[in-house]
Amino acid sequence: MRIDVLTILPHLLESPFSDSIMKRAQEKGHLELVIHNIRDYSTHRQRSVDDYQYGGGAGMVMTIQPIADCIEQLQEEREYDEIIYMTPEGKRLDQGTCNQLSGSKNIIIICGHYKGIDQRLRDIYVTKEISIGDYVLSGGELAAAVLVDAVVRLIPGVLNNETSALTDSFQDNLLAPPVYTRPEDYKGHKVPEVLLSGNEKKIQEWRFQKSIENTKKNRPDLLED
Ligand code: 6GU
Repeated sequence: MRIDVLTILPHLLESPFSDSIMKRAQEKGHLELVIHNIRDYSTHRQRSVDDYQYGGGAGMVMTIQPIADCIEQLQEEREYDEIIYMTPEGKRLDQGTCNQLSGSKNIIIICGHYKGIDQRLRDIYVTKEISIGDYVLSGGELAAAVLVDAVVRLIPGVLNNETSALTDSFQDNLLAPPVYTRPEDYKGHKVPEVLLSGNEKKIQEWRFQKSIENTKKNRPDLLED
């Protein structure tokens, strides 16, 4: 998969993708990630990327020209499945959307700042608007990093058996069960007996029960449908 991210703060996106699974996904050729500095595309004499909003009001708006030129340049080279705009006004990200996006070939992600991008960019280019939750971040970069991480780990071949996505929380609309490792007894806090029993069927049943309990306690909304 190729992901092009458009941002005015490219360095904010460097470290989340230079370690661990995201790094390996790129080394193994599952992910080609290209970060574009929107400012580099500005034809303005001071390379500006924002302007005052029509109608008045506090806060700047990101202008059409640099973002549109960047998108059009990319579209000349390949076809994009989705052009995503990261915004708190978007549809809340969930595992289903991540699964769907993980099947894409090429996507563009636009990170907003200030009051956001000119509405006409949304009307003309954007195919999906995504939020990562009901709170406001200073910019779309951290949200884009969350989206890319959640999507890329689902690309077949990115995870190995040890990091398998199949037993993740949400993959079956349930939260994951608790996990334990050595020691068996930590200052009197013991690992549940069943996990030491070697009885695969009992262990599966226990894990399922714990998943339901965790979900009931923390996310009852997931059990509603
Ligand atoms: Cl995608 N952007 C910003 N700025 N804030 C957010 C968000 C996105 N998702 C939740 N809060």
